[in-house]
Amino acid sequence: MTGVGGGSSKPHPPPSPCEELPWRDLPEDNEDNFNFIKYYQPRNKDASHLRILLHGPVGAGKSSFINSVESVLRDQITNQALTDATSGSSFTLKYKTYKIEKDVDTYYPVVFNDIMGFEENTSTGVQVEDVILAIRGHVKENHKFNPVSPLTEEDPDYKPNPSLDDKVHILVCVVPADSVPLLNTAKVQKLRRVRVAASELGIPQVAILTKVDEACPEVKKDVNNIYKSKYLKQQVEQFSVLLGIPINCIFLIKNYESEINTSGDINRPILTALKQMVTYGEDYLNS
Ligand SMILES: Nc1nc2c(ncn2[C@@H]2O[C@H](COP(=O)(O)OP(=O)(O)O)[C@@H](O)[C@H]2O)c(=O)[nH]1
Ligand SMILES: [Mg+2]
Repeated sequence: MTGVGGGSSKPHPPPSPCEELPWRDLPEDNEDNFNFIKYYQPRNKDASHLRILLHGPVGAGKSSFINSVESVLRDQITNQALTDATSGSSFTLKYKTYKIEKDVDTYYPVVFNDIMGFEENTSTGVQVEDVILAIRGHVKENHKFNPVSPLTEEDPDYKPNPSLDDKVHILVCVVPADSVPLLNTAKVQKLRRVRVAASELGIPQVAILTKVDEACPEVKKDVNNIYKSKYLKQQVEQFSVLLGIPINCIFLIKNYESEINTSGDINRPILTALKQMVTYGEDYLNS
């Protein structure tokens, strides 16, 4: 029974793709998170830096994330880690450490590596064994991964006695938000193998879901909708179930890609994720 006026003929408004309130609060201003990174120093005296390893498929936005962090910290758009706009054709398989300049000749004590970790086709992706060797610090700088055969102890690029600095202190899985529904069993299994190996070594892990602007039109319009989007929240939940990564360790990211200036709105989710990576990595360094 409807009341007087018969509400049944009234058209329903289309469901909003966004919630009224965000499901995760980001800080109003970026200063605290920025200062956290600015003044961060590993407490463990055996470590001169904290090493973050990004792994994920080609084109996921790993290089873009490194560039985005550098852009945030230097307050100018930078492109140190070359991105690959024509993904799939000319990706790099070299193991390279990216440092971010703080002042002239001084660097942030947070460094990045990226590794293309789980292509379906083993002839293009780095093997799970290589990712694990990288995590354990056995891979020398500039080693070119061979997609068909992992690094062995006999190889000159194998570091037999890695230092704490060589090891990875936090592992970050990078996947485009709109590719979460497309992750097939083979890819999930590879990701899980890396995850289990890292867990066995006690390495903390987080995930970032990138390209949120491409995945959700409301976020493309306004990046402040990032944690209001229902679709993106679903992707986070689904990814959490697939990989077994808790929701509070999964972050949504819009990388700098076409912008020519930095903006506080784009910086906010990047700094929030970065702070968490450093916090977890620092815990590991002190464990
Ligand atoms: N729209 C959008 N494009 C992105 C984002 N992150 C990366 N890209 C683009 O995706 C492409 C592949 O990114 P890249 O960082 O090279 O991926 P990688 O292979 O994981 O290092 C590049 O053209 C980037 O500009 C994002 O958050 N939003
Ligand atoms: Mg790259």
